Amino acid sequence: MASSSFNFVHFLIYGLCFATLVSSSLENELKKPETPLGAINDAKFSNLTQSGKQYVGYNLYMSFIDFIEHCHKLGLQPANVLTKEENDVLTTYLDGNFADPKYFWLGGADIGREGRYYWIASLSEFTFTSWGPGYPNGGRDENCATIYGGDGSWYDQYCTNDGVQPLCQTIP
Ligand SMILES: [Ca+2]
Repeated sequence: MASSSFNFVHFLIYGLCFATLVSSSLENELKKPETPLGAINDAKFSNLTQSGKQYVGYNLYMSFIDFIEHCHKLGLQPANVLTKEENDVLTTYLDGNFADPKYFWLGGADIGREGRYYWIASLSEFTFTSWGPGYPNGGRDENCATIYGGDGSWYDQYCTNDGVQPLCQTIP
């Protein structure tokens, strides 16, 4: 009797240890990789736009959803571009501070509303646009907007593409 309750206690202890190990390794697996702090500290901001905001891009590469969270976690917003003046400030900034191929996420998508792009930060539809000739052209496959920093033109892209750089803005 004593021996079987001893075994039961051992069984409980081993069981608890195993459960702890499994849950902590699951937790590690679910944790997102930390954004390198240096990349944030080294971030340069654009000039102020007339509406009083600044853009900030990062030399990081990620999917659209990770980009939205990246800005959100930093207390910033995913970038929106509401006027030609803003697109010009942004293009000058991206062209002058980043190396090719400088494709950046804009905080806009037509997910769930094919053909009707809206800004994540304001939930308002695109009014000003700077689409490259013939774009957007990806239909229901490409639903997230990017800007090419070389000339300020926009392209639709697969939202899951993890090779695009994040572009945030200060909250005006
Ligand atoms: Ca689309």
